[in-house]
Order: sequence, then C-alpha cells, then structure tokens
Amino acid sequence: MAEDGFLLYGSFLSAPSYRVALMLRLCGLRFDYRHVDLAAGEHKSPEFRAINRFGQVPALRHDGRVYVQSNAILQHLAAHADRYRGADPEERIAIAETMCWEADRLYPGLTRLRFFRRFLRAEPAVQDWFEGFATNGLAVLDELLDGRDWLVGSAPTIADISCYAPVAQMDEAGLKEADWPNIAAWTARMRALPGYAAPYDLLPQHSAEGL
Ligand SMILES: N[C@@H](CCC(=O)N[C@@H](CS)C(=O)NCC(=O)O)C(=O)O
Repeated sequence: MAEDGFLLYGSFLSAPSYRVALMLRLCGLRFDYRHVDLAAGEHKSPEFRAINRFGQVPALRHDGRVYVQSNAILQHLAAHADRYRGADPEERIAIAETMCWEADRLYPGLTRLRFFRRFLRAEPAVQDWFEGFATNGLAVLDELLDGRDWLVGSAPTIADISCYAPVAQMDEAGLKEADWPNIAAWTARMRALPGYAAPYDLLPQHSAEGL
C-alpha cells in the first residue's frame, strides 16, 4: 500500500477512474493502483462486487473503508486533503450542483458516444443520437465557462476535475475541443495545473483490452 494509504481500483479506459487518479495526483497523494479488466467482466465478479456493490470502476480504498462513485470519491478527497473544495459553503453547493449535472448530462453523452463510435463501431443512427446528447452537454459546459476561468469561484475545484475527465477523451468520441472555444481555453488551464497528467499517462494500459 502506498505511503498515503490509497489503493485505486480502475481501468485506463475509464473516465471516472481517471478523474479519481487525477485528483489524487493534483493533491500530491501517492496511491497504489489495481487494474480491473472490464472486457473480462472482472467488475461483475463476486470478489469485486464485495469491493464495489455497484459492480463498477472506480473504487478507492482508504483508511479501512472503500469509497465508490467517482464524484463522491472526489468529495471525500477534497475534504481529506482540504484542496479543490471551494472557498465557502455557497461555492460547495455550486460544486455539488455542477457534479450532479456532470453525472447526468456531460459524462453519459460523451462516454457513450466514445463507446459506440470507437469501441463498438455502432451504426450511424446510434452514433448520431449520442453525438447530439454529447454536444448538448458540451454546449452547456461552454456556456458555463463563458467569461470565467473555472466552473465555480475563482480557483480550480473538484467541479473542474469532474467535468474535465470525460472532456479529456472527447477526441476518441470524434469531437474536437477547438469547436468549443471556452472549453478549449479551460482544458489548457487544467493541463497547466501542477501535477497534471493525461489519462493514458496516469493509469497503466493493459494492451489485451486494446485501444
Ligand atoms: N457513476 C459511476 C460511473 C462509473 C462507470 O460508468 N464505470 C464504468 C467504466 S467507465 C463501468 O464500470 N462500467 C461497467 C458497468 O457499469 O457495468 C462513477 O462515477 O463512478
């Protein structure tokens, strides 16, 4: 177990796994990592269901407890590290609101478009439907970032880290950051944060699952 006592279960293909790894990295917290083989169905095994009752990655073991659901894990880490958590109660509510929206509208569209386009190579009508869902989410994100550097308050928070993870893989969904100018400027700011690492640089790849 890493000195800081964190063990992350995840997959290099998974944006929610990446967002937890990125938060740990940005907070300077060392962690051990265990790959969960989604293609082999390892996440549905009784052994893994005993770790995460929802049968999903990521999960984070810390201090004798397992934390699940990536946005809830970010909240735990923000409180633990006292980093990226917002300046006051008003900002913390706005952060929670943004992260609920992310899980509802941003992540599902982007991740499913990526999955159906890149991995399943689904028929065009399916890809088109998910492209609409994904681009609606991106349009809202672009508006939220209009005239501001960060999603909430005047400094980066877990709301930014949450939203950044699926956006970081949008090229794999066939979308270009450059088409959303406020998003493109914000991702540049995210990539300049001390400790930042890109998805495939942060989580070891397991080539058997193929990219
Ligand atoms: N809301 C969950 C979503 C996690 C999620 O969708 N994980 C995917 C991999 S990216 C997964 O485990 N999929 C398998 C499944 O849901 O059965 C979170 O944020 O942790």
